[in-house]
Amino acid sequence: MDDDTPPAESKLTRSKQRWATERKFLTDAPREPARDRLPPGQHLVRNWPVLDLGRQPHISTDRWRLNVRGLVSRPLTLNWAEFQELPQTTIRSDIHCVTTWSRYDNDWTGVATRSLLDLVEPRHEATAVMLHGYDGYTTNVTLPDFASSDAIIAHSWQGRPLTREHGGPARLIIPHLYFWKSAKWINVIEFLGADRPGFWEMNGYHMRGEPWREERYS
Ligand SMILES: Nc1nc2c(c(=O)[nH]1)N[C@H]1C(S)=C(S)[C@@H](COP(=O)(O)O)O[C@H]1N2
Ligand SMILES: [Mo]
Repeated sequence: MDDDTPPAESKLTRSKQRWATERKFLTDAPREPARDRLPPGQHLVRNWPVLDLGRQPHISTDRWRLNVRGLVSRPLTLNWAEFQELPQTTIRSDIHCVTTWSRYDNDWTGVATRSLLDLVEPRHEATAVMLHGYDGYTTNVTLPDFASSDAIIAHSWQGRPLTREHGGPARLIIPHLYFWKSAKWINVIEFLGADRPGFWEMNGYHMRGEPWREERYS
């Protein structure tokens, strides 16, 4: 439209002008979170449910070890003090559990998986990672998913030490995958030449588990 005639006065434009003066449709309700923050099929919770196989191992920080092995140039075992000496970072992320609950704004403090990768130097053949918990749980991720910039081996949540029920002393957090990939009571990180199923992946759950694609089941 490149002429200068003003838009025709119509019933609709008059209504819309009135709505503006009345501020129609505005509410005092708090702003909704962005619609696309919640993946399909999920609902928001404010508590933090506990889910595991029913065995919650007691691992003191004295006994805790993180063993990193498999297809890496420099395998290593860290004790608690050595783990604390690695660069520490805090990352805020959302939890999406395959049982349909999601929890926003969790502040995780610990060691970024990328810092660990710098130390151990995965070999060229490494394409996948198996995570082993002290409870015998296993779960698999691809190396790119493990190396995601917001993935962290966390020892604290909201500034306080992780409780045992949530995987303390330390657990993995991979925010962009369903929460079953975030191994609690992390003990062994094993680099593999091919992706292999862990516990839930052998029991009908998806090899990758990406919430936005609803990769729930295999
Ligand atoms: N070691 C270990 N890690 C685990 C599990 C487990 O049974 N053992 N359960 C997984 C599942 S199915 C979920 S949903 C989350 C639950 O973590 P939360 O109890 O802190 O909410 O941990 C995951 N990590
Ligand atoms: Mo889960």
